[in-house]
Amino acid sequence: MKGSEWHPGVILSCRAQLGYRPPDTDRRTDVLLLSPWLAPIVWSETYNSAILDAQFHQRNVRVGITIFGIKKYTVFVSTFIETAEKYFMVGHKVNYYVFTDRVSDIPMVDLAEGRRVMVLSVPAYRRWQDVSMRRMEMLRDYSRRRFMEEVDYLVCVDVDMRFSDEVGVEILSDLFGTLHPGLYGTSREGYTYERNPQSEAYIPADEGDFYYAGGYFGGNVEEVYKLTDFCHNAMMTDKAKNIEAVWHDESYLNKYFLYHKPTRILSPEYLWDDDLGTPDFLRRKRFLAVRKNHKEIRN
Ligand code: 48C
Repeated sequence: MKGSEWHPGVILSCRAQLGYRPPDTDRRTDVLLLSPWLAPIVWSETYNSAILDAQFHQRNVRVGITIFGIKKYTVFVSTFIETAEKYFMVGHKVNYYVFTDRVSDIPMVDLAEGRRVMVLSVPAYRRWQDVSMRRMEMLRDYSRRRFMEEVDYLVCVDVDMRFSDEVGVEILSDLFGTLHPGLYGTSREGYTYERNPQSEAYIPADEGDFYYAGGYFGGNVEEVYKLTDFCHNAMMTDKAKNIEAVWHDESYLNKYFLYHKPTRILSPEYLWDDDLGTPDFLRRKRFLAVRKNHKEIRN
C-alpha cells in the first residue's frame, strides 16, 4: 500500500485485526458450520466481531430492522427497541421501521447516535394469519419505494421478542434465513413444510435443506424485495384457489429458500424460546420470544 492509502479507516481496520488467535485454532466441532452450498451457519466462537465491525464501518453500512406492531402487538414495541439499543448492531447506523395501524401508541424510546425510529402507518387485517402474511406485501412495497434509498441491509423480524445478547453485523449477507428453534435437528421428513401439492408453498417429502423460521430473515434490499415479492404473489395465487399454507408466511418463506438458497444461515442462538430449555449446543441466547397469551393478544 502506498502511504496515501493509509487513511484512518484502513488504519482502524488493520488495528482492529491485531491480537486475535490464528484462524485454525479451536474450531467448533459440535455443530454444522457450513451448508452444502457453502453458506456459513453463524454460531458463537466462529467469527471475530472486531474484524467484522471494522469492515462494515469501512463500508459505512446502513441497516434497517423492520417490525410490525399491528393492533394489540404495539405493546411489544418498547421492550423490543429498548433491548435492541443494548444488543443490536451497537455502534452502527440503524433505522427501526415500525409498521403499525396505531401510530399514536408507538412509544418514544431514547436512541444512541446514528439510530432512528421511523413509524409507518399501515392497515390492519382482521385475522392474525392475514396480519402475519401481509407483512410480505408491505415489506415488498416499502423495499421498492423507500428502503432501497435509505439502507443497505434489511433485518425482518417478529416484534414479540427481546434481545438478550449481542446481535451484530455477522448476520448480514446478501440473503439470510434463521433455523427454527423448535425444528432444529429434525430430519427433512419431519419438517412442517406445506405438503399440499396444490399449494405454491408445496415441498415434497424428499426435498428440503433446513426449516427456516418465518419471523427472522433479511439481506440486501434487492434480495429482500425479490423474496417478499415471491412470497406475496405465491400467497395471492393460493388465496385465489382458497388455499392457505399450513404455517402461513413461514411456509412460503421455506419454499423460497429451497430454490433461492440463503447466502448465510443464522443458528438458533439468534431466535430462541426459553420453553425449549438450554441444550448443550446453545452457548448464547441472543433473541428470545416474549411470553404472551396468544388468545388474548390475537383477537
Ligand atoms: O403485529 C401483529 N399483530 C397481530 O395481531 C398478529 C401478528 N402481528 C405481527 O405478526 C407481529 O409482528 C408478530 O410478531 C407477527 C407474527 N408472529 C407471532 O405472532 C409469533 N412470534 C409467532
